[in-house]
Amino acid sequence: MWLNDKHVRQVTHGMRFCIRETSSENICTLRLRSEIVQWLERPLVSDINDADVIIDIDSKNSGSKGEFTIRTEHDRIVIDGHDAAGALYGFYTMLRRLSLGQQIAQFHSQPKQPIRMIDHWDQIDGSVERGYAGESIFFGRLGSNEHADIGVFPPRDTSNPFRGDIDRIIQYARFLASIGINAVALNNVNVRGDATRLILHPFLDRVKEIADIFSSFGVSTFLSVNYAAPKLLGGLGTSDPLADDVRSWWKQIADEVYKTIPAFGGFLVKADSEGEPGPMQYGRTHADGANMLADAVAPHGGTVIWRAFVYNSNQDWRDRTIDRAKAAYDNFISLDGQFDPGVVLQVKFGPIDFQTREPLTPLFGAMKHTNMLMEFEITAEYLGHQIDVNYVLPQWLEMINTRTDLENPDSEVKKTLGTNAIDGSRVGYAAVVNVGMDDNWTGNTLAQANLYGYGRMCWDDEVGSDEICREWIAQTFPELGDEDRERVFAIMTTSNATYEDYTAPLGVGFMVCKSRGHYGPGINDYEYDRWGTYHYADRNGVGVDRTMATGTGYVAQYSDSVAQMYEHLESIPDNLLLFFHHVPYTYRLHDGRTVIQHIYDTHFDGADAVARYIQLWDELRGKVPQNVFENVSRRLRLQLSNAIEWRDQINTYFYRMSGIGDERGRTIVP
Ligand code: GCV
Repeated sequence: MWLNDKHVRQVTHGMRFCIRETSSENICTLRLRSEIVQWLERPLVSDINDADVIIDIDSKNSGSKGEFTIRTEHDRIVIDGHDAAGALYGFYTMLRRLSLGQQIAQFHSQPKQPIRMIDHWDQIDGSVERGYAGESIFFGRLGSNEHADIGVFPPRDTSNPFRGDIDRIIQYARFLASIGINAVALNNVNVRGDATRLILHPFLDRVKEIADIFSSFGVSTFLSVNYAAPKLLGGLGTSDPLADDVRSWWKQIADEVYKTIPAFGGFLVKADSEGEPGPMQYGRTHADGANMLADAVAPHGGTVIWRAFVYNSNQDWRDRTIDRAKAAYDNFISLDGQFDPGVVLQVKFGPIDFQTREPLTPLFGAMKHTNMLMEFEITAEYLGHQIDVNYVLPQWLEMINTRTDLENPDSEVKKTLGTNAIDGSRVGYAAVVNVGMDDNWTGNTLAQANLYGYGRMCWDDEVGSDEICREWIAQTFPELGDEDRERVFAIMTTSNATYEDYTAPLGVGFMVCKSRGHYGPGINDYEYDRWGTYHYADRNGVGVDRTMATGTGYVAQYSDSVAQMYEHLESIPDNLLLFFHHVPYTYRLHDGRTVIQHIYDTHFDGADAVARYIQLWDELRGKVPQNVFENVSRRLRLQLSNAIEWRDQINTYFYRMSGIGDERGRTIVP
């Protein structure tokens, strides 16, 4: 990925390092030493006068965890870490700057968010829910990916589901630390079968091996747990969070987990969601459920991350007042102020489910006394399965920079996470990751940039998506000249808008193919079904009326200024029009085009853009490694057929519905 071994060794060639510690050695400083000696293959010297790079590790009381300063002093680089993790971050930042040819003058850096988390949806049979890059890096048998392409796997050993590929985990932890990630959840939030046993020995001992590696890179490990574990594992008759035996069962579990892994982060929970068990089955609230677990981990300083992805997945579509978008707010707003300081509510950025275009979930800004994490999906479930190029940073940055009150510049989510928390050290971002056992980690090489960018955004929310993209390209393709880097840049920085163009028009969303796991068009696959995600297209118009005046009333969940903007056709941004309003096909957007013409134009434009990407990438033949060239080239060709399929299906569907032809006379029905 971006830490190209050969390149980082080249840029540090001839350098000697010296580590000065004022506090006692810990697992991170040991790691730093081995990173220098074993990974970079550079010597460590004891006399600072012999060193080109001096790393000071000085545990300070003031300042934030992980912060560091880099400066030059008499031709030497000095990295001053606030703590051992800060020294590590400073070290990787120095490598980045050297790789990018950037100057190392005086440079101070501190993370913008305290929790910068990665969630894995890895399952202990080695599969990854919504994974598009091969099997899990944690679970499954070592070497079992060898024949994955032809679907042949050796039999699994269910008594030991761990892959045990320690080298790969070390490499992965290095990637995470290099972008400032400090927390990781190892297993899927849908915790089923043997996965429920990860909190028990002997699986826990193997979790410890992984957690120790992550700890040495400054990353704490979390496990997803099944809320019904007291019944499933403990033989209790209930999992009611207020029952004494349930409470003491979880306490014992937490004690043993922390005895085994003292640096353990805590538990991640999906409860009462999409069929998973939870406290509501016992007539208890989410706060009752989360606080009980927080109580269990509190003596150890642990954290409980509780997901807000709770909605009725058995909706009666005939009832037009039910609106899935309203669910998170409806389920959680009354619990504001009731969660313990050790609980963090993890809320998806949009109210539906990681769609190409969604507004911000209204809980952000509305919860005033709750620790929150904003959740993203790096894995491209709805965004092209890492076949289609989709550099998604523009969307994420837009989300964290969204004002929850238009009149208040301090109401951007990246700020309100901290100001609305009851424990400011327990807020930040979490994202479902896109890696697997594929040689290039992410299926499509270009999809690596989303993991890289996510970490960069967590650390520094002032860096723009273009700058992040340039950084990633320069580190990943050091062999390319400026003109060729611009070609990659041109593809990537337009790819998110291109994907939106040929898929979801004007915020409508979810017209995805159910049988292909949300890849490709399925215009009516979720229409009038139990999942509650509709576009309501008919011969007169399209879109979901979520207004207060005539619709589901979802708009009322926002602050007044935002609600007014979304309520009225004059002020609604075009790209969210159909998320909030049902309009005729002849309705004119702010740019003067009709809705139907916008649909035709963007779908032709989107497919044309992908055809241009192929030409741009073809220019790189022989300039990037052959396997990388082939990897992207093959996927771009698949993307083109996908884009054409989307274009033709969407255009045909809306042509038939509306009966209105394309002003420009292009062929709609192929
Ligand atoms: C892990 C969506 C995905 C599911 C996922 C769920 C969630 O519904 O399709 O795969 O389950 O979100 O976030 O819990």
